[in-house]
Amino acid sequence: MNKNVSGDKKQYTAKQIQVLEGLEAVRKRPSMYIGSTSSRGLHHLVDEVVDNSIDEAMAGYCDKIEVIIHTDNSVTVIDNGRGIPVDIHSITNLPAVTTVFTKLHAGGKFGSGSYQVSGGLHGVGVSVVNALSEWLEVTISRNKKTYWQRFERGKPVSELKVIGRSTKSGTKITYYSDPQIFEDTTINFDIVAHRLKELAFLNAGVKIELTDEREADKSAVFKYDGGIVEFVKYLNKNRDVLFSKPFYISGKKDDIEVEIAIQYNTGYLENILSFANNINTEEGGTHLSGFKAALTKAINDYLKNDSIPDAKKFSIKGLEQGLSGNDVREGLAAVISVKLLNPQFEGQTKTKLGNSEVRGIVTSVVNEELSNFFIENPDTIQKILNKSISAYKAREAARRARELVRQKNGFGLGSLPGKLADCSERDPFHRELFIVEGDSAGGSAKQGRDRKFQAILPLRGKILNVEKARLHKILTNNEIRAIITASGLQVGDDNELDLSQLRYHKIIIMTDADVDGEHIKTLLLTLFYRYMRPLIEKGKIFIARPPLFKLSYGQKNEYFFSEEDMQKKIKELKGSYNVQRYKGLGEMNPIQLWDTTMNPETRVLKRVEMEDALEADEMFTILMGGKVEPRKEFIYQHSAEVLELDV
Ligand code: 0RA
Repeated sequence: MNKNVSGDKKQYTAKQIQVLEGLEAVRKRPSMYIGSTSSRGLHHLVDEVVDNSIDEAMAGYCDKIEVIIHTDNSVTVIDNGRGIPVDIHSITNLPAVTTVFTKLHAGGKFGSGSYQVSGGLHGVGVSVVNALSEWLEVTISRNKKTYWQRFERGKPVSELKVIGRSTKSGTKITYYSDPQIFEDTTINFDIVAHRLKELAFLNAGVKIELTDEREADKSAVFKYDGGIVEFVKYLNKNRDVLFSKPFYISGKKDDIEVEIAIQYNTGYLENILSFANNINTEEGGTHLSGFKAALTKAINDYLKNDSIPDAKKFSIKGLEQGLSGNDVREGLAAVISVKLLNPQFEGQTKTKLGNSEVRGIVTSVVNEELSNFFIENPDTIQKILNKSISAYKAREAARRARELVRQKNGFGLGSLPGKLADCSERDPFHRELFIVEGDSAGGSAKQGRDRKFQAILPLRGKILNVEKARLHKILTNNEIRAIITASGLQVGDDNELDLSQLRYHKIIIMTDADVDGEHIKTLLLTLFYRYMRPLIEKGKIFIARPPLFKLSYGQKNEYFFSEEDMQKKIKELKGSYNVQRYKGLGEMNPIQLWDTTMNPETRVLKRVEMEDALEADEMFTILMGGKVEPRKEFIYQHSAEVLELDV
């Protein structure tokens, strides 16, 4: 029954050849289409294929998506949507599906009226995936038939064939990323799972399954009937909340759909995730600013008109001018999701929503619904008000404290900490700051360093518990003040961090390779992540890697970072040798510390990525946060690693 849908033995026309040349451009310059050919670009391909099925779900035709990672790292995505159309496309004279896979940007030309994604790395079309795949096969169930076609490096190697009958509809795409293009074609389960989970939260009711055939019994199922309400609960899962049921707002105006879920926790941080057409708008944009403006206004309106009697209201100095955005967002977890027809993505990473019309629509939807919610839930708004007002007071106190310090000594926070051993180099781009655990290691580092460009700041004892304290308390903690003042940055006011004041463009954390060292590292990364995030985003934070062993033989000393590597060397040795295991930095003399850990020629530094900091932050929340259950759970699961950790 193998019948060619597009007719028998067709010659390629000039138009079709042009189409194929389009994909050659993708293969020549893949980064232009998917950002990079590293792991990130590799996983963009998965996203792109899944996004097409999600589009079908958003249009209301699909409620189940299966993703399978095969043993050879090929990936299958199956959906139960309408199936990609197979009729002959009038311009290319090819079946629609063949066109979708071989023509750049053909993806969005069909199915008008659905939410199409434009710009950025998303929505580049499955043709880009096809172009960058060693092979790709598509199977479509539609019109009571099953169709199949195969491509290699973007080119059809079969025509679209009818391979059977079907009573269902849907699309199945299997592809293998081209090793000629990608540095490594290994798919990471966690990266895929994270994105699928996010998509399941954002598209209530859609069931998304993930199976990893490389490992037995490795799979996950994501389905959230509560959508972003469940998303917000998930964000607050390790925290105590002010009210148990998140507040959900939705509205639609001028074809723009707005959905928001909010729930406060008793902590001091804000955690707002924003999405446009399922894309995480990490840089924010008009939907986010519209929401923030509306929230601040709604709470201030309530404070002025409905809340406390006048006498009490204005007994707090300065409050008659209203609460600031930062005050009303303390402890807020929220998810904002908008869906619109022609999203404009701007910003450095193309993750900032630019459509100006969205701001007003979000503001009006939120204003109206929040005011009603407040009237109907006086207890809840009272809790939010109390929290916002105490945030206001704390911020005021911090501001007064800062001013006082500034007036007193004329240097303010600018005077450098006494125990900082600074360097002489003037250009901040060539200066390094070592934050060193303990005074004794600090002493060795001071002696061992190159004092031209390396500064040393020893830290004494455990740093304050950042999770449990408000900003002003954190800023008055000696160890943290020392780090902040040494860095030259203004932390803790409402302005964006001004990196032009940064005094060192490498900040290196140097701790012992033991549990306490890990603990301090987690604390520092959390501090940077929460209060000096641009330092991590711009790659200014590093971890030093001191060796664990010293192997001495003959006249030589050699250092090792793992037992395994050292054992290998020992096997090669003929004569006698001696092993020293370093338990801490303090056991190294200044020269050894320089040779192994500080000398730019020989040292190993690990640059801290956002993922590392995020992980540290999560670990920190669990270990230090107020909630007991998640901590028990975590310690139980990681008992081997945290056995000695005194929290
Ligand atoms: C355009 C039109 C129609 C379906 C699709 C695209 C579609 C594309 C993908 C990609 C993966 N899964 C998909 N499912 C559907 C339907 C047109 C119609 O039936 O009227």
